[in-house]
Amino acid sequence: MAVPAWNEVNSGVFMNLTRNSLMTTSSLRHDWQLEEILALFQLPFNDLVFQAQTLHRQHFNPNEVQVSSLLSIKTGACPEDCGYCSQSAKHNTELEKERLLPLEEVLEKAELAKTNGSTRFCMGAAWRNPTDKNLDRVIDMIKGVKQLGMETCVTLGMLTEAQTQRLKQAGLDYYNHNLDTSPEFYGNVITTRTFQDRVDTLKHVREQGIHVCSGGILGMGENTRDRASMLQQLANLPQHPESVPINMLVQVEGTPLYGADQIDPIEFVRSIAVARILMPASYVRLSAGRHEMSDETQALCFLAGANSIFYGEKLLTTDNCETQDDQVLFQRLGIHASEIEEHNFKASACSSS
Ligand code: SAM
Ligand code: DTB
Ligand code: SF4
Repeated sequence: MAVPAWNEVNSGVFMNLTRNSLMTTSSLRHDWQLEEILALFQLPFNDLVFQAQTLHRQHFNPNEVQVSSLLSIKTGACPEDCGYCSQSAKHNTELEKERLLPLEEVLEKAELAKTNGSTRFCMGAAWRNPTDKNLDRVIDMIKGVKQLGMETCVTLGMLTEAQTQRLKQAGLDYYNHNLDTSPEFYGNVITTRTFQDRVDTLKHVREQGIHVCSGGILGMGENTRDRASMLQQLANLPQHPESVPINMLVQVEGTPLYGADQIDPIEFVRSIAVARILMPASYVRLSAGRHEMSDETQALCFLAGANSIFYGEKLLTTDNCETQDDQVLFQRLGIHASEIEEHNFKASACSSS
């Protein structure tokens, strides 16, 4: 059976009756070969974007974008040496470090994000891994944000199996843990952990039944082969991540990657399109770097299949687009923010191959 288009799927009765058949017949692949992915990157731009948009329409409303907000709940002094990050204690950035924020402050920020239209609240901490004591406090935050009626996401570094289980019990919806780059390029960017460490945490998250949010960063000096290889790693996980953030490096003075060659915006759009083709039922998030992009580049990213963004004037430590500018862009493009129920349904469709 052919995969139905989003507007067929969206009509209530059809959705209820066919949810299972949609799940079992969707042709999600987990055996992508690097050469196949490179061939996608080499397609004429129009052919690539057309293919991506065609697949996008089979799984999603093309004019709907899921909106999340971010908050850094613990900023700076991180023991890891990620070459892109303002928060590493190993780099000389201007960043002021902070202790773990109090619960009340986190809930205030979440409420504001909800008022501004976000459906998911993502809390990030500059840790290699959380201590069990810190996890107690994060769990209170997760419970509080859920009570506001928002979806929850946290990104806290590496997790043990037992810690992941505690997050699941707290009701966590998503765990963000990026592979960041290809296994081949990894050592050029981070030396304090391995690519396999990341994969191991993702395995714990998946095994506990928490939705996986995992992607990477482009524009760190990697080449097309590295981009293809990173996307191959994500697509060939036993289940596709429900959410795939594609960040464009935000260059922070004092980090080793400050001054890296910037990625050509067209190559960035191509990467979004390839992510959409490889993981057609996943949310592809146009993440960090939007502030540095033109409206036209962002529009091309949405055309290539991006359907999720971070909204709000700050990412973790760097600037994001002004809320009002995003509202104007959505209006110009005829895009609307999705409601919580609908993207919940889509997220479960992608983990069902
Ligand atoms: N410490 C945790 C970790 O590394 O998983 C959570 C926070 S960390 C800041 C979350 C993600 O943000 C990183 O994995 C990376 O992909 C992204 N990121 C960090 N700094 C960035 C930058 N300057 N530009 C783009 N993405 C960045
Ligand atoms: C992700 O992939 N991007 C977000 C979120 N996951 C946690 C973080 C972007 C951070 C950009 C740099 C900063 O603001 O410090
Ligand atoms: Fe620490 Fe995460 Fe930044 Fe790496 S990306 S230095 S682990 S906060």
